[in-house]
Amino acid sequence: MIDTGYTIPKPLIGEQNRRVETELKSDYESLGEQLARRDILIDEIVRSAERFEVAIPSWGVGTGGTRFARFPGPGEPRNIYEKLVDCATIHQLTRSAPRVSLHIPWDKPSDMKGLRELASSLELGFDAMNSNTFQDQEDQPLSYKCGSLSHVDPSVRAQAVQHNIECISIGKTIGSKALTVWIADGGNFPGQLDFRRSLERYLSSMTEIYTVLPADWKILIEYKCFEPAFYSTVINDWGVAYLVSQRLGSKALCLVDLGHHAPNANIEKIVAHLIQFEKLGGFHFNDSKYGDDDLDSGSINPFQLFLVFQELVAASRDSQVKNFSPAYMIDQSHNITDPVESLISSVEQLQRAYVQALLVDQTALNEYRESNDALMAMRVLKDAFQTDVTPIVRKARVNRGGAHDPLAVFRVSKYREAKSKERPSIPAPPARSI
Ligand code: PSV
Ligand code: MN
Repeated sequence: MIDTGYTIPKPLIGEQNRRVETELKSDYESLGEQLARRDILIDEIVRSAERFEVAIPSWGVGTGGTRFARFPGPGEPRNIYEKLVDCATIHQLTRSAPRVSLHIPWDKPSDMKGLRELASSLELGFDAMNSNTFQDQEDQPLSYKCGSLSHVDPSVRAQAVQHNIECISIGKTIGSKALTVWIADGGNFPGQLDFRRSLERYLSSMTEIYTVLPADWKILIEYKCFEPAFYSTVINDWGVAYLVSQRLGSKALCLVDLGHHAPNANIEKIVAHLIQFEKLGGFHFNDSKYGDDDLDSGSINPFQLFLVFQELVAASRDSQVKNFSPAYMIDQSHNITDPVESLISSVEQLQRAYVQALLVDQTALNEYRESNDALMAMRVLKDAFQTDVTPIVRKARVNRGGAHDPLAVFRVSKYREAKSKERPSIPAPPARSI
């Protein structure tokens, strides 16, 4: 069995929780009274919050970087096995992150059996597989410099198709049920690409992948408005992703990465329409301010996150909504924080937005909508958003055996210090000129 190294002792969590038990009880009771006045049963909200789950991206537990530099932190995971141990730590403290989303070939395991055994000993499962045709790998015969699934050269397309098929076959052995496809294909110059033909080539490549997709799998089409292509991107927005998913069939759905829109785009409306047309497959949660797509969830615009969850909760309560079971994943790059800490905090932000959305009085909201009372409709949303749901999120976590304050316990545990001894740091690459 692969050695996990240091793991946080379970009694430490109980011990830390006991120190704040009285505080939590009193905060919880006081919030319970407030909510009861709004006809909301706090215990029911806690039960829903306990069921909230989000997948951790394997790539998120290592320090990210920008195109200018990467500043690796101490004790970073050096391989997929160590990444799993970090993911398990996030789950142990939050009890809401039981699955890991793998990126191939970054996480291609040399020991598949070992990976499966390690995952099950850590109580982890696997979420969507992510293919990677946006970089060239060592010993790869053909380059993706000018595209992959939409490349003008059929042999490059065939190589990219094969890679996606390999991701499916790895996924099958570890119990994954979805493949997320994001491609960097696009152009930097007007005139460079024939928009219609590029998309047709992409569609025929995706059809080949779709044909071998197992019956109980989904293929998630992730769009992004720009980057690395700066003039045009083949799968640039939800409209194109929607058309592709329509053409492929019912197992093809759209994936909304919150950071993949132009600033100020109304993402919650996109979410609503994808739900409406039964094509919302999942999320990559993160936050962004300008053109970035990698900031911590809820760090910049928690109201937007709440509004997205409000659409999700409203849909889950609407009997007319069909084929609705989006996969929740985080996709962030942690450049200056401890990645485990950022992910712990992001799981909490997501859970918080979800719980706030559960507090929305849907009946009142509908009535105000029907009477065109715009201000009161917004007030219904604000009443929910402005409720401090901390006691609910904490109670749900403690009920599931997690930490009252996961970040505090992570620091007290000195996990990172232990890992920095176990995992001697990978030397930073030399600085390069830009
Ligand atoms: C692209 O920006 C993306 O959002 C895709 O999901 C990739 O798989 C991931 O980031 C890589 O970090
Ligand atoms: Mn993404």
